[in-house]
Amino acid sequence: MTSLFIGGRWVGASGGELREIVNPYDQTVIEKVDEASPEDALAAVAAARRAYDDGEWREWTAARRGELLRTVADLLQRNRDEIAKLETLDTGKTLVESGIDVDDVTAVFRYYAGLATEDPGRVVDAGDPAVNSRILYEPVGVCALIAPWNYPLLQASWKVAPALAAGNTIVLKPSEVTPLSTIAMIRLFEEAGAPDGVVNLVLGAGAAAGQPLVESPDVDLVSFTGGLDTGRAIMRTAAETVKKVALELGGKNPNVVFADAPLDAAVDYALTAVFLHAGQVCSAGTRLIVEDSLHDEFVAELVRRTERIRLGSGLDPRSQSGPLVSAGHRSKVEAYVALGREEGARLLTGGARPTDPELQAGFFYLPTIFGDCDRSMRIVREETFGPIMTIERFTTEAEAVALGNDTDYGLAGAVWTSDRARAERVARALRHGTVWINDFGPYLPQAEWGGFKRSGIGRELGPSGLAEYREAKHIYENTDPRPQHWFGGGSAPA
Ligand code: TXE
Repeated sequence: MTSLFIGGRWVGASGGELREIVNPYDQTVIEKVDEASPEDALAAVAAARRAYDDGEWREWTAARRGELLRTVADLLQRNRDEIAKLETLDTGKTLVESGIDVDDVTAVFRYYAGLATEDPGRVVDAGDPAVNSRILYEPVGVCALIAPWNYPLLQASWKVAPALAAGNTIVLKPSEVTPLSTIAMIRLFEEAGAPDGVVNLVLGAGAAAGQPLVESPDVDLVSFTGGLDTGRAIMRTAAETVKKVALELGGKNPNVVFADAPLDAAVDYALTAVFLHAGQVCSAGTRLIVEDSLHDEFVAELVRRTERIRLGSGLDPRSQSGPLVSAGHRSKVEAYVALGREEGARLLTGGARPTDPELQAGFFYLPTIFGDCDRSMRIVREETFGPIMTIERFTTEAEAVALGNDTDYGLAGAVWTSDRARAERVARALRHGTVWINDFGPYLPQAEWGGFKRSGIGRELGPSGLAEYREAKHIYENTDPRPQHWFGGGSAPA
């Protein structure tokens, strides 16, 4: 099966290289896919450029682009079970989560299908009856969309849907670790009748398949979701050609619990906040910040419930959480746990691989909680991206806010309290792109998602998620041109 999609055709890698895609549950090889070279990546850019500059796509109305997205949404639902299974095999997450992901992706496509035709521009009053001034929204051009492995299809959809709704052409590069659901989605674009070259897919490592997209002068915009270091490198490279850059770079997200919080729900959500998908979530609530007077009771209950979390195959309906995505990523998580111990945090549970014989072939790691943490510790400051919760305490509201804001990141956070005025005060004071009150985790296609500070640049979802992919053009028409005589004086020669 050839797996690069360039200019409307499925092609193999020009160098003939293949990559094995491994199931993190048992290390079996699920599939071999083509590994693009820099030349393949540039061929995809050239196809996208041609389709943007000369193809029929430019003639498509916004309504027709919306129809394309709607058709893909319908096809995603038709293939829901198959795509969800691929996502589970590839990432290790449970089938229930993968199914929710496909539903969320569908909703994002439908949302941008609708938004495509809204807000077509505006008339500006220039204050001069001879002037027609108006703003048109045009596509940016060729967009490189680089996605991560934790939510492969979901993160891709947050880029693909608005980019196409706005009329761009795209080169999509999923993570080399988890390309399978993305390949399936691209097949649906083919089936739905996307014109050749509008949607292109390259697979492979960041350096060979991603970097050329960022360097190419033919790419107008890069949208990237991934790690902070890669994001920095992409921004630096993009500066050479002054591309537009949108970055989502993860977070270190505080979950602030006051003593008057609804206890049962707060404990429950604190667990899902950090242990869902083994903590491999950019908005994971890894920093529990709990009021001193509630601390002991809350933590005891957390530990009790954490020890009952059932790890297993994502395909087994009894499993509540799967493995980490790769051996390399588990090593990173293990290194953070070792660091936490060195830094003096108190290990309350976990801190090891599970001993269950059934789990030995997978990249499993026990849900882990560290108590007695403080913000000087690297496990409190850095994104561990694993099933690691750190616990800090506070006594005053001001202290809770200060702790919640004492991070280089600013993606998401939560406040738990039954005092609504306080909830509102704290939600406004937290410098994070999303703040949940008495909840943790939900997002809506209609609501902006993105980070303050080093969590990134720009917003996905909502109207701003579409605006990222549009240029505003001002057209100024003088309906009654007369000489200004600024230079030269006099009237034009007869
Ligand atoms: O991500 P990378 P990695 C965080 C998390 C994780 C860390 C590293 O903390 O432990 O990042 O993960 C492509 N030019 N997040 O190394 O490298 C790469 O091929 C162009 C947070 O797996 O950022 C992949 O498609 N592209 C996060 C994508 O970038 C390049 C989700 C992301 O990979 C490239 C994932 C280059 N030079 C990890 N180098 C979130 N924000 O949710 C790599 N890539």
